Amino acid sequence: MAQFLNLAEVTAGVAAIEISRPEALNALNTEVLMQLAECVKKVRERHDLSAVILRTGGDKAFVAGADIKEMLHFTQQQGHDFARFGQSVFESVFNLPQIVIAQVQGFALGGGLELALAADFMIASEKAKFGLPEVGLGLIPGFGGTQRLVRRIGYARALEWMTSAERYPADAAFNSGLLNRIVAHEELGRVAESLAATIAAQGPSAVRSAKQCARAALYSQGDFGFEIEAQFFAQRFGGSESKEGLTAFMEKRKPQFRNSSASGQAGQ
Ligand code: DAK
Repeated sequence: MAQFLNLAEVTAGVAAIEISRPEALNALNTEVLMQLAECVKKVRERHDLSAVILRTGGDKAFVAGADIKEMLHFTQQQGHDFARFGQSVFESVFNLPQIVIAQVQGFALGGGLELALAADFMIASEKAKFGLPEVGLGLIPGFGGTQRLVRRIGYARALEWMTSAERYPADAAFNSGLLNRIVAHEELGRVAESLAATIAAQGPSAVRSAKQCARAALYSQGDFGFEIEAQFFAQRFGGSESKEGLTAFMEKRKPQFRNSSASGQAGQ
């Protein structure tokens, strides 16, 4: 069986989920999704990780979508199974406790854009291109993209993307609020790793808490998110991580979250 997924160690607190099927522009077939599910399971258990880069093989495409050749022969039952399984895999990426950074070097189309949307941030090459071409195939996005794109760039723009099947260059995607950064193509990997390392140098448990609070802003109603924030803030004072951070400030030194006993809290 071909190996499409790899979990690479990058630096302390940072790993990379690598999808490599460049001959098909990293298109997502059932096998890739199954291996991605396994890889994500391993990452979830990695309490030492604060940030995860999601990157793919080849220069042309991040991911060119769900595998059209595979879908061509689906029966209704297979379509249903693929949809339910795919949705659960994307949810598992979206629900990772670490900060997930999608590193987009080229086409991020259809299911490929949906995968990048399941990450927390996107950093893109100036050569990247984005779009949801599904309606041109008589389909709609089915890996959560209709919901996540609306939340990311707003209703009107997202619906235009979904219904026009147009491809958008990186600067248009940036101006829509989809991307955190556009960088020179050859700088992409370095910038993604550097941002991930910066995040990993912060209090590991604080980083995870911040992600959960930000998610509450997107998915909870009324004042609930403020309550969540207060609870997570209070929790900060129950362990050694904030002690190390605050003491380091007073002692005019850099905090040592990963080499001190404080790093043991990362999974909390
Ligand atoms: N699937 C399978 N193979 C693909 C592919 C894809 N999505 N995209 C490209 N490839 C393959 C090509 O067939 C070609 O293979 P060979 O012919 O060499 O064997 C190889 O990758 C190189 O592609 P091209 O020769 O086409 O390369 P170009 O540079 O000329 O063009 C392109 C690059 C990205 C513009 C073009 O390949 C393209 O338009 N690709 C298709 C993009 C697309 O339409 N993507 C959306 C797929 S639909 C759902 C969940 C999810 C979805 C739907 C429902 N449920 C849970 C209900 C999602 C659907 C989709 O993503």
